[in-house]
Amino acid sequence: MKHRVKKIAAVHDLSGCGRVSLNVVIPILTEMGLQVCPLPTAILSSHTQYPDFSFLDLTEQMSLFVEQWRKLGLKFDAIYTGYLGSPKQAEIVEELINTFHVNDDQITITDPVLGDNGKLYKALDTEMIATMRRLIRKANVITPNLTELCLLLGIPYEQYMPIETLKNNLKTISEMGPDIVIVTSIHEKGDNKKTYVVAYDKSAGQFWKVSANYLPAHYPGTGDAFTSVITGALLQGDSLPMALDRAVQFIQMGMRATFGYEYDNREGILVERVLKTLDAPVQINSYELL
Ligand code: PXL
Repeated sequence: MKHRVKKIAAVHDLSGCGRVSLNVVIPILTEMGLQVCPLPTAILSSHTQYPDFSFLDLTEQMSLFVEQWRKLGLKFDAIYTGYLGSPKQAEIVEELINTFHVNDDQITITDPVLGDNGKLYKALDTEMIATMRRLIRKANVITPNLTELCLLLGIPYEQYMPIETLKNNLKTISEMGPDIVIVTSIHEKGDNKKTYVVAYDKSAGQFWKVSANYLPAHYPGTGDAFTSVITGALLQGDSLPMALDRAVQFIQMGMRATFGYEYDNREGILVERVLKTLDAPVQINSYELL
């Protein structure tokens, strides 16, 4: 049997300051024993939650990457997409998927990065919502946070979405294409000590829920770190609930490693302090069927 290293095409921006996008995607997937081939969407001086930043749009370069990769005959085990700098980039990503996602052993993971805490990110507009809506049709796995779920479905943001409503919304969005929908940043009314991730596996007809202790702090890039661990875990052969548990534990650990510092939260969680925990034997402790 031929042994080979699994390869991931990672379509994300590179932000010079703040642990978001490629700054967390590359170290996490590398630590998990996977090869990352970055397809940068934009280069920013920092992520967009800083008041001001430079922004180099790489839309034209992206098409050239796809063409050169095709000529090289590259084969990817996964295509993993995150922050896109312009709607045109989604078309190029579709081209990438059409060219390289050619069999059922491969997976496409789309993190529809659009916003957080009920708001659209500053550099994005409503055209981007429509773009992401189209892109998720091509994905096997999507990982919106609750804000992004509402934006994609075109429904008002509800901070405390009743569980039955949430389950219906997950089903509705899975009918648009993806086999697995994972929604992060869920809170239950009257319980400010916990935060949840809820996932729907369409073919199994199962809902999974994983809880974590809530810390009252916002760190940009946790969604990128979360989806990177999910991607790595699925490629390592973990079941969906195992992957969810690992990703939740990683973020929880990263936030706890950061929380005690006097620190500018905009720089994100101290990924470098907790990266090695990804090598440890998997400890499954909190997933449940809903
Ligand atoms: O983590 C999401 C993200 C990724 N990339 C850029 C961002 C953000 C969130 O603010 O601004 C450029």
